[in-house]
Amino acid sequence: MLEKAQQLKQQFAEKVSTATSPAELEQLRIEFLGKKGSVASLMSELRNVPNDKKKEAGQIINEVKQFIEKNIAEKGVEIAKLEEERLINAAEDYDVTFPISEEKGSYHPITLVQRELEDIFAGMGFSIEDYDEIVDDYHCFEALNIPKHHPARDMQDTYYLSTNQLLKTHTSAAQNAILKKYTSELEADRPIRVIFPGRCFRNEKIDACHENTFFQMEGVMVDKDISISNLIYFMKTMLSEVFQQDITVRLRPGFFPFVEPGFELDIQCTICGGKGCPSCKDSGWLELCPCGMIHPNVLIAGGLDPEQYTGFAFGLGLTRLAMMRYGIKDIRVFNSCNLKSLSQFENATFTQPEKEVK
Ligand code: FA5
Repeated sequence: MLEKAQQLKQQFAEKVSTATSPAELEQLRIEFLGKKGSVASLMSELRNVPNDKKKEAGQIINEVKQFIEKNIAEKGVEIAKLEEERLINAAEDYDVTFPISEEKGSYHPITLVQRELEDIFAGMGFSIEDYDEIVDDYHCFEALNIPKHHPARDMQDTYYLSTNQLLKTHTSAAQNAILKKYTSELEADRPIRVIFPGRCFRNEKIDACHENTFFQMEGVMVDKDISISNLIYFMKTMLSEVFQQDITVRLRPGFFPFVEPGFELDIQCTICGGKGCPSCKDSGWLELCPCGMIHPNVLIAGGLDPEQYTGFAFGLGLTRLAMMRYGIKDIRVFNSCNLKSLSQFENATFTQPEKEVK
């Protein structure tokens, strides 16, 4: 047994010294330590060893096994280090005479639409705010009149962190902080007018118009005597400026616990012209911008007196707006990193679809 063990050790040492890649190392591990490997077969020979020698033979095999395990681990580290050095050297090994590409980068279509909207709203006196992507339950739900166990939470399942925080499901998660931050505007007899774009995350079944990571742009306006008419005026202005021509929209009742009354503002699908296609789930319409009058409980949570102030809020689906603006048929293009698709929109203008759309 001792002799066989020594031979095995010798055999392994020779092979491992010539291994140069993780794949070769894995092959060696299977050959020597696998279920049907050399160590296992040596182990099976233990039953032929006399009882009084079994313990000693077992120890010898274990030592060989440990030797092989240790050497495989050390060789793995060595190979990884060599590979790292090779990559560094390859990176330094460039040709200074190589012609430089004249190709320019481009902005992501979401960035383009976001900037366009920021300009439009800035022109109407709105400030622009940025907000965290990781938030707590209070800001994402409770401050928005969505207590624990409220069914409205089912629509917004998200990714929870071990810190009790979560990835925000909607830009409304910033409403509470924005209302508190801008209280001084009301004290100075000026309205609160703020937009806050941001990335949102949901545990979503992905299709041509649903992503798990998408962008929204929230807006709030609060003052004395703000009404639904103000809300409709701002929505209309925004859409006509983005599309630079008439587009068909519809306003219908919608339920969100943080607004009362609440509405869904849908846009007729610009991909199919309202006929129905995968981009609009065959309905001809795309939910674009839910909105409504801010619920008194939300104003109270933001430190405002609902007897004195009223306001509207909207949560524009920025990613979907970019789809409609640029005629992008599938929402998955945005996160695809496919530069060929993403880099073609910088100078694009909006065109109504042809009559026949496949
Ligand atoms: C909300 O997120 C509300 N916070 C909006 C709101 C704000 C209502 C203020 C009232 C007042 P909703 O879940 O419907 O609502 O999402 C708003 C918009 O985000 C949708 O109309 C859609 O355009 C976009 N959206 C929602 N989920 C996705 C998704 N999975 N992929 C792409 N866009 C999405």
